[in-house]
Amino acid sequence: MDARVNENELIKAGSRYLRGTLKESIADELTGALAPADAQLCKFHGFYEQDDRDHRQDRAERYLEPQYDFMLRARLPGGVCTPAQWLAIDGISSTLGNGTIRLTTRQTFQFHGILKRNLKPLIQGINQAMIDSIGGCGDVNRNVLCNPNPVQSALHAQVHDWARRISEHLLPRTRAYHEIWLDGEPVEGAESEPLYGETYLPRKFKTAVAVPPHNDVDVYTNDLGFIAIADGDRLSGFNCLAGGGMGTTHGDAGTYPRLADTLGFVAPDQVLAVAEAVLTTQRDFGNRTSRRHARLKYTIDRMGLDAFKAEVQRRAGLRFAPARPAVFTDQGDRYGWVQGTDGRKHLTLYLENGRVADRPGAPSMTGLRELARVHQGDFRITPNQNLIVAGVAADRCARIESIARAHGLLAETRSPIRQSAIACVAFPTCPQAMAEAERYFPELLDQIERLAADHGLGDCPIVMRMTGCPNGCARPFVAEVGLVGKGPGRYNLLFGGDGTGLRLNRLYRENLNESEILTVLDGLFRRFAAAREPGERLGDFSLRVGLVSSVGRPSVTNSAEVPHDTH
Ligand code: SRM
Ligand code: SF4
Repeated sequence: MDARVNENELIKAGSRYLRGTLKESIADELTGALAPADAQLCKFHGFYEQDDRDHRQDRAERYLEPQYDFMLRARLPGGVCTPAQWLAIDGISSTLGNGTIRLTTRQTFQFHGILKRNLKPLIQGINQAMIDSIGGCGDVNRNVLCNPNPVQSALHAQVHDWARRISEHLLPRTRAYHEIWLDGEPVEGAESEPLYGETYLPRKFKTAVAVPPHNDVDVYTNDLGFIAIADGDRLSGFNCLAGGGMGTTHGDAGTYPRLADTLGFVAPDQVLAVAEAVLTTQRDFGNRTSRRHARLKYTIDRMGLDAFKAEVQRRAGLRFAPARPAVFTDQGDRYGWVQGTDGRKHLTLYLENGRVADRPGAPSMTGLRELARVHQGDFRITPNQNLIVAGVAADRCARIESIARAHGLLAETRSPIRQSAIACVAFPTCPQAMAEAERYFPELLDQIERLAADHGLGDCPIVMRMTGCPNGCARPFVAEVGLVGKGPGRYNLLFGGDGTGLRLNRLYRENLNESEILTVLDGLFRRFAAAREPGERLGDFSLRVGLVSSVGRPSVTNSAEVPHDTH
């Protein structure tokens, strides 16, 4: 192994396919934490070690160990689960988690506040419900996103099936998860990871499948993307994309958000070969020295797109056909009812920043429990932290809607700005948070909504996203207005997303506090209300009037054209 590789590479290499000393760490009752190497390995099993940041300082002053607990993220391709599974998730959260469920921007759920001794029963509990957490996190392919709204029923079913198959195909093969958590028999003889090898990938790897015209999965922000191309209700194939990613580091110009490049079109039966080829090219060419520069986006920029594409074609044993036309009209979720071509109805609910909890005026935990008791279709978590009650027969719609309304789960009472706003978790659980997000954004939105209403923009859809740091977990760099945490109470403000997730925004001002943010937005809304062209979006306006410098050539066009530079 190259002597310059980073610490995580050594941990993976010495882990015996992700076993490490996890069993011993879990059994150690002297600490609420894991051994440091296991705190890295556990991510591949779907969970993270955390500590309560609200109490970190106080405990340090009292010479106490940080208040360690764990966050577990499930693998749920395309975000689909049954009502019975939801009831199991709900019960597990109440008994072994912190009594809330967090829907994520990658169509799955997380439990927070799990004590070390509860990890094993919790993992066993979700597995009994036929859900696992393998590859929920770690340097492997993560949860595969897929447009969750089955309005184009037959097409959607085919596309969703491919998302599930990609997820299965790219799963790690180690038996460590079964051995450690499910008391599976230890492996006899040699074990191998045919796709990943013993050091897995240099970094996390994310895949999404989009069904135009809706870009709810923000497909261009993924390492690997597939855009479904349909002929009526029949799936013809996919435009393949590679090299998207959001994460940056403040002050490190060598890190940047990037939209994926288009590789070309393939038939459905070539999808798994392409997925595997992109993944293994990143495995073999990715940077294993610096984790900060290890994502596929940097690998492609280092290799050059042509060389990368040639390598993928060689490994997949195919040639990409020219990408087919695909037009996206929006990002984010469509709320309320839609009817599928098969006559079934689907209701998208509103969950503020994805937090399912019983709060005054919004008892979403109870509401979803009641829905799960009566619903006969399935639930679909969206890539924007919401949930769809899918496959409702016409004669059951009224009952479903009345439960949703009674528990504050309908979007109808919220402004368009709030409906499309998303915030990452940040404090108190996220170790990387520099500023608040989930706990603070709703409050800031109250004030932003007032400003918008004052300028007659109350009904104007504007995509606003907030994160507590520049890792970009709520994909703020493709929002029309992005707020990215810089320090306590301080945010960078970015403008210029196009409302369809096809253009990166740009930094407007750095390190603003609340009143500075509101002053800037007040001025922007005033100008926008006065000089807006018919149908113009705020993100387009902020570019047109030069608030942010030109983004140059759009990195992605709403057509089959091969995109260019993105940063
Ligand atoms: Fe994320 C790390 C939460 C989607 C980019 N992300 C984290 C950690 C695990 C913090 C950590 O390193 O220990 C956060 C846990 C907070 C907590 O307490 O729950 C965290 N990320 C989340 C979630 C829960 C945000 C949410 O509010 O929904 C999302 C879970 C997704 C899932 O179900 O798998 C989440 N993270 C994303 C996305 C959006 C996406 O994938 O569509 C991104 C940007 C896309 C990308 O990956 O480039 C994202 N998260 C990151 C990064 C930066 C990666 C990079 O390339 O620099 C980190 C830090 C890291 O990996 O070192 C990170
Ligand atoms: Fe944590 Fe930063 Fe991700 Fe927010 S964006 S959840 S603060 S890592």
